[in-house]
Formats: sequence, structure tokens, C-alpha cells
Amino acid sequence: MSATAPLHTGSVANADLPLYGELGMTFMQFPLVRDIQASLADVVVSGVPFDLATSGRPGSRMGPQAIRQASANLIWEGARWPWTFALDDHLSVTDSGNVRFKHGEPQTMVDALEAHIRSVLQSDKTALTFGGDHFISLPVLRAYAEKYGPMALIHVDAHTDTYSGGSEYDHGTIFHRAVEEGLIDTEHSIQIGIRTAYTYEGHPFEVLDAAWVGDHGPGAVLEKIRQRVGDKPTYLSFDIDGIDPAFAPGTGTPVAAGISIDCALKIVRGLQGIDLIGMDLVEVAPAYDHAEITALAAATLALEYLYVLAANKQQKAAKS
Ligand SMILES: [Mn+2]
Repeated sequence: MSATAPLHTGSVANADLPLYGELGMTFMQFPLVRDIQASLADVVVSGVPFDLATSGRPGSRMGPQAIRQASANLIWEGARWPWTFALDDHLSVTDSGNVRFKHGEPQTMVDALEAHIRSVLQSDKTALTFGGDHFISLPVLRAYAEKYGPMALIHVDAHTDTYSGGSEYDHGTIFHRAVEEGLIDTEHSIQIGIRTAYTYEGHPFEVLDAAWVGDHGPGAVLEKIRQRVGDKPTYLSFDIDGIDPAFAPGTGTPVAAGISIDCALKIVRGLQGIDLIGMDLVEVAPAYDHAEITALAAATLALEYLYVLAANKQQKAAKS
């Protein structure tokens, strides 16, 4: 994989470019580098094939490979529309493969993932992490909080995941626990696309529910996000079930009337200028997908995020 020349340069694909990827696809065919310290990349992509904390339909352990495979549809476009530069002109990305742990022993995943993300951050890179179910965000946030302290959180989801009951390994309780553990600065955090019940009174996050997003559109959402997160280091946690099942049916706990993929992409694209320090994209369960539309939505959202990082880096370089 690493022997392959970068495929993202130039504005159009070369005739000899493998349009639909190769065997053992990495995300966007970025070089596979397992040794984090040896990598010179700005961003490390990782998969966490874990779904033991799922309350509904399992299967998100197959998410990372589905997202990587779907990204094969995106590599031919040298500069992704509507951006006017090639991603690797400004940002270097590697894929470190999947985090390894013992199936049936959730704590081994927690320990391995936390150590992995810690090593990414210690080498001055940031992480783009593919779940797996949403529980994987908790070890990631723990490692992030060691470096950044309590972070601003932008959380896209149909569910708040702030439930206080639940089991030790539970994809519905992570933000309750993250708040409890002091990983998140709730005053600067916002949840978007929510359309299921939660404890409304005393809820620590600002919520833009799916109906509000539908009524007001991405511009208004971005205004609210900017007001809320300000210039704090900001982590983006994206549950694919925040998107309407029409655009993302391949997930464990789908909820009707979500946000459209168009709106979601405009929101991610509009995060330019916010101090983004990491992203996870979780709950893609390919067994319930149709025509790979969920995996394609996830791959596209992740790529859009990388373009935002590239634009931010460019802007920073221009200032200094
Ligand atoms: Mn959810």
C-alpha cells in the first residue's frame, strides 16, 4: 500500500488510477502505517471494529472496512468539489489499520484504543476514528482530555447518549460518563440532530434537535455552533444515525426524520476556522445498508472533515 504513489494530487484522475480501489483498501488509499511514531502524517485514521456495547442491532464492527471500501468511489477526484485544492497539497494522512483487542473482552478494546490514541496525540498528530459503536468515543475522549483538558464537543446523533443507567460497556451512556469524568466542557458543547427523548431539565448540552435543524438549515446551525464552541479546542463525534435513515439506513438504531446528507455535509464543511482536534464517525452497520449509501455518506463526511483540517492548516500557515 505504501509503495503506491499518492492518488489525490492534481485536479482529475490519471488514466492508470485504480478507480474503485485495490485489495485491502485503506481509507482513501492513504498509506498504511502501523507505527504511529514513525509516521510524519498530520492525521491518523483508525478503525475500531467493536460493537459489544450495542443495545439494538449489532454489526458496526464491520463499519471501518465498509467506510474504507466506500471511499474507493471518492479517490478519483483530485480536488474534492467544491474545494479548490488537492487534499495532500496541505494535509498528510495515514491509515493505521484497525485497533487490535480480544473479542469478548471489552476492556481490552478500551485499553488498546486509549493507548493508541494517546500515542497519536503524543506524536503531535490528530485522530480520525471509525467505529464500531458509539462506546468507542469514550476511550478516545479520555486520551484526548489528557492532552487538551475538557474539550468543546460537537455531537451529531439521533440520541443524546447521556443516559445515566445502562451497563458498564454501553453505547448510550458515553456522554453522561464523559461529563462525569470531566472530559468535556459542557458550556461549550452542542448536540445536533437529536430526535429521541432525554432528561430535558438540567441537560448539560445545548441541543439543536432534528426538527429545528430541518426548519432552520445549515447556516443557522453553524451560527449556533460558532457561538457555542468559540475558540476552544473542539472534538467532533458523528453518529451516522444523526442522518435520516433515507440517506443512512445501515445503522443499529435508526430513527426517522433525521438531517439530510446535504445538510450534514454543509455543516461539516462550514466548520472551517473552528479549532478542530479530532473526529470519530460511528455506528455504520453495513449489514443493514443498501447499495453502500450509508458507508458512502460516512466516507464522504470523513473526507469533508479532512478538507476542513487542510483549509485550517493553510489558514494558520498564511497567518504565521
Ligand atoms: Mn445514535
